[in-house]
Amino acid sequence: MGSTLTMISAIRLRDTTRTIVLLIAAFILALGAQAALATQPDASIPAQAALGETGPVPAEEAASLDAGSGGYTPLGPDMIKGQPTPYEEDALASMTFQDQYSANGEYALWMHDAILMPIITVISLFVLGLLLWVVVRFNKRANPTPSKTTHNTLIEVVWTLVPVLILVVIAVPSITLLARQYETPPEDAITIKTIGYQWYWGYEYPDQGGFEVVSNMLDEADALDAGLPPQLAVDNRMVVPAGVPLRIQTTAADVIHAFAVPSLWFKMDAVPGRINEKMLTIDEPGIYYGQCSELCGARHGYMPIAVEAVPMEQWRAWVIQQGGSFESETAGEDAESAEDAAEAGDTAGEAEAELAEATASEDGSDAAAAE
Ligand SMILES: [Cu+2]
Repeated sequence: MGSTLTMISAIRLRDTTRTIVLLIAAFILALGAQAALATQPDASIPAQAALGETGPVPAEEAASLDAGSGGYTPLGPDMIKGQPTPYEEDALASMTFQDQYSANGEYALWMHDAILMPIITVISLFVLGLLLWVVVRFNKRANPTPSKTTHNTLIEVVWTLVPVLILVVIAVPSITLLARQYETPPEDAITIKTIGYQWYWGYEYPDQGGFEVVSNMLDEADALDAGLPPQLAVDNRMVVPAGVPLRIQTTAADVIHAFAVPSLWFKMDAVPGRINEKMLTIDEPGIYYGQCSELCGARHGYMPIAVEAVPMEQWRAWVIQQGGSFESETAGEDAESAEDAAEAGDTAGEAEAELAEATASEDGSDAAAAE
């Protein structure tokens, strides 16, 4: 009896040891996978590189700059980069993400394509395989006397631990992406305040004199005439510079709207009486379409968003054309230089005062000596 107990506890001990070894091995594997993830291509690098790639575009646009006429020409339909694909055109593309034109978008798409989809596929196939195996191998005919096994420590530990480790592996890029999306814009980011109205958008440029561009959907005939996609094309686009950080603020005048542009990986609620803010850097010049993504009333489906990213000089020309100015920027610089001057003045004044004091004390000592 005693020897049987010893045997059982010996078996348990062996199982426990094996389990612990397995746990450690699995953990090391998971850590290895995380290290590999951590060194995945930094999405901000392609963004930087993409900036350099805009070479051929500015050349063309430089010509229009030389041609005068304000130096800004709206981008044509050939520059549409972010828009949904019709099912008839490309069934696969119509079901997946749009191409991404921001660092966050590239990272998110990479996470979806390289991490989530493979893991989901493997798990689904594995579970399907197990189900089929059980159905075929352990049905009543194939397996008339079923096993009476109720517990298996090892397998229970494994099927608890493996999913945990899978989730840990997914958590690393997931939390990274989350953190990136909440990054605060730098101080010199260009602010654009997008305002949702029933049922159109307004784009305000507070740092360039505070002018507002009102953006309404083009009707189908006008859009098709211009070679633009109906239900997405607008009369006035939100024009922004490409390649520099933008501080996008959203708010609304009446009900809740949402400013969403899928190809820029950007979606933020526009809430009345409240300002939401998020950074956006668009990799390259182009037209990127989006839509209001919060049910906001009868014409919710007819308030598209058209973002037009252009090189910086073009954007500055556009701002001037819209009646905006860059005075606040220069005013800031003037104020700074004035402060500098004042500081310099203070130092000079202090020096003079010191000198006067010194002379005074010298005079005093002279006087004392004379006495
Ligand atoms: Cu809306």
